[in-house]
Amino acid sequence: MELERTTMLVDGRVVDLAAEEAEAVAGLAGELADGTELASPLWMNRARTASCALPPRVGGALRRFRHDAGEDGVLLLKGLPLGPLPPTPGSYDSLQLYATRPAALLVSLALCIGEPVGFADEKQGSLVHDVVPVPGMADFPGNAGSAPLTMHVENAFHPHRPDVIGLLCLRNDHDDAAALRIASIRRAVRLLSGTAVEVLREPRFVTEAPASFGPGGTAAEPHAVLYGSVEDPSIRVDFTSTHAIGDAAAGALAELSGALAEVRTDVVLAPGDLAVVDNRVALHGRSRFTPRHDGTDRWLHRIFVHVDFRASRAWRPRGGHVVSRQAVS
Ligand SMILES: O=C(O)CCC(=O)C(=O)O
Ligand SMILES: [Fe+2]
Repeated sequence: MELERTTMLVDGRVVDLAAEEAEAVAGLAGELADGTELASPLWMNRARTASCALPPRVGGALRRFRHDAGEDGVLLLKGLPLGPLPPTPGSYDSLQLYATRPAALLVSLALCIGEPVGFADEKQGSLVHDVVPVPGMADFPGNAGSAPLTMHVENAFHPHRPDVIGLLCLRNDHDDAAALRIASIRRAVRLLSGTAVEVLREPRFVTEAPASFGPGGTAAEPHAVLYGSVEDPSIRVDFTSTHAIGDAAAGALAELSGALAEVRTDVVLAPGDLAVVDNRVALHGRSRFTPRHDGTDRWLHRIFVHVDFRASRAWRPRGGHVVSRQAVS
């Protein structure tokens, strides 16, 4: 039943690893999991080489996703090998700096699509983030919470927001209640009126940095919510942080929200599932769940990817993988 829903969601874009494929991936991740800093250029080069040796069905699905993310903007890889896991971390700003098996696996998969990036103001610029419920933060409007997380494009405020994000499930919540929510503009745009589309294509919206970036930062410039191709637009909106300027813009944003809600699907991730989401095509969010804070709570690893790494060069000091809040070099 669950698989049926999932298969519908991703428009056939599910790759469920066979035992021998999982074994090959485990071998590759095991070799990379040597505790080196993920951001080390030497380690990253090893991971780039290793990513070329992924089983063809896995590497091929990622490569095809890079070309076209499909109607839903999502690819689901299932049955990825994780190995033994430590307890789920419980602190705010929890992150992965070193090459553990799951972190190494996630980086090598991401490298089939582009280059991983971190943001200087978020989780210390790290490349792999932990998404975990934090005690006392249930209602926090970010991934440390366990209340429903509003639909958003990741880091919508930033000119060099990720092109693609990866969410690798290490553990789901005890009740399997937490669902990743996905809604694509490719599906929603067909439900919008011509007037709404016209308004959404104009710079009548401002987006603040999300709560995870802390206070301060650059002033938000008005921007369009839909941009690029008219027949296949990209989207830039966060229903917590994006505000409309004026009544017409507010009306169009409300219409968009309704259309996205109509096409939204929920995916309950199981351990070893990786959701790859095109951050230009699809919004994501999360349903409510109840954490126990006992070391076995829901735990995702998150990664951000730039498809055109060169495009953000001026924002990345010394050509590294950390994107600043403004152009610096
Ligand atoms: O918890 C989830 O499933 C998604 C969280 C999220 O939006 C994120 O970490 O960017
Ligand atoms: Fe997110």
